[in-house]
Amino acid sequence: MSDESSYIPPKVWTWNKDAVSKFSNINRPVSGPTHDKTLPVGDHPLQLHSLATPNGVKVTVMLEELLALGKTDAEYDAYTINIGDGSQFGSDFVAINPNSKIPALLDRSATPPVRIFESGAILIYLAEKYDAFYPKDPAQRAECLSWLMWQMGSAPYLGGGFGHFYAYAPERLEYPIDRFAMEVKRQLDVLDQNLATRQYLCGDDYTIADIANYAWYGALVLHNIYDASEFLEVDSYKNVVRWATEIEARPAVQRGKRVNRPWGPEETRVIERHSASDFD
Ligand SMILES: N[C@@H](CCC(=O)N[C@@H](CS)C(=O)NCC(=O)O)C(=O)O
Repeated sequence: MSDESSYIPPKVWTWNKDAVSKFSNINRPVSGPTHDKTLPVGDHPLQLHSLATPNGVKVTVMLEELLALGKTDAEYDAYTINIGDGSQFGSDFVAINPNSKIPALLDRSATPPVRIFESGAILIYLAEKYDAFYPKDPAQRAECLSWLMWQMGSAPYLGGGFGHFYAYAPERLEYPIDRFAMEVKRQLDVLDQNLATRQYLCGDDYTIADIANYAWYGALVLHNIYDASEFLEVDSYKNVVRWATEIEARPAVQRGKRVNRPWGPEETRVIERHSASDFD
């Protein structure tokens, strides 16, 4: 760090509004709304405002799984929030999620309506409300929550750490790429060792822990996110690949991945979802 060319932080950090990066137009050092924006409201009690990134996909997969299980009152309206144009800073959205990130859910079946933000909290809320994909036995539930929280704590190193410095930063720097590649490979090994003796993360049953982890680590091992499959040798995590492939084959997962996705082949996009017929 003594290299004279390296960055020397000033005494007090200041916001360089002209800094150019892939996300410079959406990042700010303050929170709160930037503009007034009324969100649309559909007919169903559950109103989801999201985007088909891994964090968003967790919730749409869960809702489609609940519907596939016959929980007809889990019908939902899903609206796309375009985080590239700053829609997460609209006033109505910020009222649901003060952290201005997708996914955000409003349950209007309660009075007053219940707002839920953070994808892990949304999964637990839905699992409890519909009594599904969540073990009843306390020891099994503890295992499920452990793997769910593991995902919530680990994926920022994958996305915000590795993905950012490998795929999005204006310059490829060895230090952060090396640090986060090591961490992501360690995480893949944690999953791989656990899945060596179990069909699903917590044992024999598919739970919200699988849904959450599949959205990130399934995408990493099956879909070459950040164009890093070869670099990270993802195929060597055989148990993770087996588990992710199995989950991905579920029809509800296939549907959930299409909701709020304004990219990919036109005929597969379901930018707004209001009923099962939107997938036709
Ligand atoms: N811990 C949050 C993370 C949510 C998150 O980072 N969402 C991203 C998209 S994957 C987002 O909305 N980014 C917009 C922004 O940072 O302004 C969760 O799991 O819900």
